[in-house]
Amino acid sequence: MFEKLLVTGAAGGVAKLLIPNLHSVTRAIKLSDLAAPASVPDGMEFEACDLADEASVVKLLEGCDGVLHLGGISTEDSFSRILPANIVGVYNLYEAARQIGSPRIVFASSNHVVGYYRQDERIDNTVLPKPDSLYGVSKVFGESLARLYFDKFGIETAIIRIGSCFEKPHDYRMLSTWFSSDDFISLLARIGEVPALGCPILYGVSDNEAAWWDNSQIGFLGWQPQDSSRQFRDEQTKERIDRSDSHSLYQGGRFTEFPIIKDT
Ligand code: NAI
Ligand code: 15L
Repeated sequence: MFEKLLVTGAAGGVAKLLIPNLHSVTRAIKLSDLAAPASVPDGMEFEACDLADEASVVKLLEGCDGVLHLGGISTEDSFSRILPANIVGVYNLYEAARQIGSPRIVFASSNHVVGYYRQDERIDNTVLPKPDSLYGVSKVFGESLARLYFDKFGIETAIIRIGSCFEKPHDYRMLSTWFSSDDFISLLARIGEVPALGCPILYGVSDNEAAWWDNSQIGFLGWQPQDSSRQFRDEQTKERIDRSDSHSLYQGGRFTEFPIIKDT
């Protein structure tokens, strides 16, 4: 169990799903985002912070032995918006971690790191990245930085390539990529408990029938997802579209179709 877990991106969608159950993985919780979420639960503290501001990030991490790093741009965007949040922000996080004494980090990476693998391929955590967007490239940067700070300074990170963490799958593709919040919580519990974490890459996905991702390399964590998208299959099957559509061809789905977005 963590003693004090910092949650960045605490006003976002994933945090909203996880926060109500975080007490099962940590004794104390500090939430952070650019601005406070609609409500801060009793017993939790909130500290506003822009991840692009290095001094503020150092202050933010003080006293925390774990960081659930959800903050940043969470979809395709212009490079000028991705840069401060996902590149500078992750650098600031790891520099702060080095300075304050090596908290254990959970890095919210994304399936869009490997979005150009086809849906008929089954991949594990040893494949080369094939990002499908500038957003995916920024997550490749975060994964590499996590590895650097582990090899150089021993800072441990669980790199989770999250599939689709929502209350339920929104479309047919998400029957393969859905990651329930309960499975996310049980994974966080194992990450907090395991004596030696290292810096593993794993796929954040529930026990879905049509799975593309092989987590067999992280058996040492002793984590088994319990949920499955099976219960939502009928709801989404009617929305299935032709397999030649990128949505059904590549693991990253429609992210492969995004143009390079320019600031206007
Ligand atoms: P979200 O967009 O709802 O929340 C992200 C939060 O980060 C926002 O509240 C935003 O204000 C904050 N943020 C943005 N720039 C910031 C900055 N410079 N400083 C501080 N905070 C900043 O995203 P969501 O869906 O909650 O995702 C959380 C994390 O998980 C993201 O890093 C995303 O890339 C990753 N992820 C999410 C997936 C999902 O299925 N929701 C799938 C794969 C990865
Ligand atoms: C992501 O990385 C995004 O943050 C999220 O909004 C979803 O689009 C998800 O991937 C997905 O691939 O479904």
